Amino acid sequence: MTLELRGQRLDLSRPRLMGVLNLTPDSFSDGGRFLSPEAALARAQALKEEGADLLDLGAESTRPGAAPVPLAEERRRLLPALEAVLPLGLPVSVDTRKPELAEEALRMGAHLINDTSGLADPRMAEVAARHRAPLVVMHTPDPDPRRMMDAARYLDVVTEVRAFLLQRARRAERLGVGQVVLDPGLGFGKTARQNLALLRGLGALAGLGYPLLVGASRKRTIGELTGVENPAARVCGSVGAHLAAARRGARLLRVHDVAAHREALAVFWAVEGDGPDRP
Ligand code: HH2
Repeated sequence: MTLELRGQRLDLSRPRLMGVLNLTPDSFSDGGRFLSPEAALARAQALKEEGADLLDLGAESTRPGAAPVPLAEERRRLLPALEAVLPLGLPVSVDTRKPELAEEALRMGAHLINDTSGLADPRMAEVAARHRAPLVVMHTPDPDPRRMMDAARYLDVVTEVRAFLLQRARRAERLGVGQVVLDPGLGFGKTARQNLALLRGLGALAGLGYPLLVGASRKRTIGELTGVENPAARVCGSVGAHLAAARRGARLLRVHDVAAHREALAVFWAVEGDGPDRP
């Protein structure tokens, strides 16, 4: 399986690392650290050196309870940083729920749109289609982070998330998107128990045939399982979750701690992988 990133190709025959770059003052684990374009570039360079295969730039926190950021503010945070990091040559994903901003980012040369609203606005698919960019369709039971935890009610979370993703992926394709990436949206309107059920059941999502992205990095469920309260210190727990995801077919892992994941994946893949590059 290959991800076609507007001229760049990413081979997904093995798991790849998407390095998180948050341009927000209030992200739950690293808010306020990379606000200036200079700080963003330095962080992007570090993520590249650690072995990131692509970057994910986000300028609006989606942690449970977060208030929406107006378009002008999100644009002010995102676009200068995007301009600064594009020359590094790594594919850049833009994490936004606003089609207007996705349009501008793609015009500047971004490679992928990461829409955590679950394609709440079909214009997002039209924008991705127009620019021949792949689109991440992520599950959330409510696109508003202030309400999403109230919607954490499922009879069978794996079946419901699978049906949602398939329906939204088909909608994106009908609107012209060439390649859709699916994501179960860990933590988006899901309790720890539901997140774990989804991780266990990832095979059912991988079986849909779309590339599968998983983001468990530093999330609350990792803290609950490990007892590590400081999100930035949840590295080992995050690695554990992502190896379990990779084993079930996830091929893009959205992570803050790239170096740790790179090392863990090297060993994991030497044992579990079946490609020609196996040692
Ligand atoms: N999780 C977060 C943000 N964007 N995108 C995808 N596709 N999948 C995810 O699981 C996902 C995501 C939340 O993490 P983070 O960016 O660290 O925090 P915040 O939303 O507070 O900025």
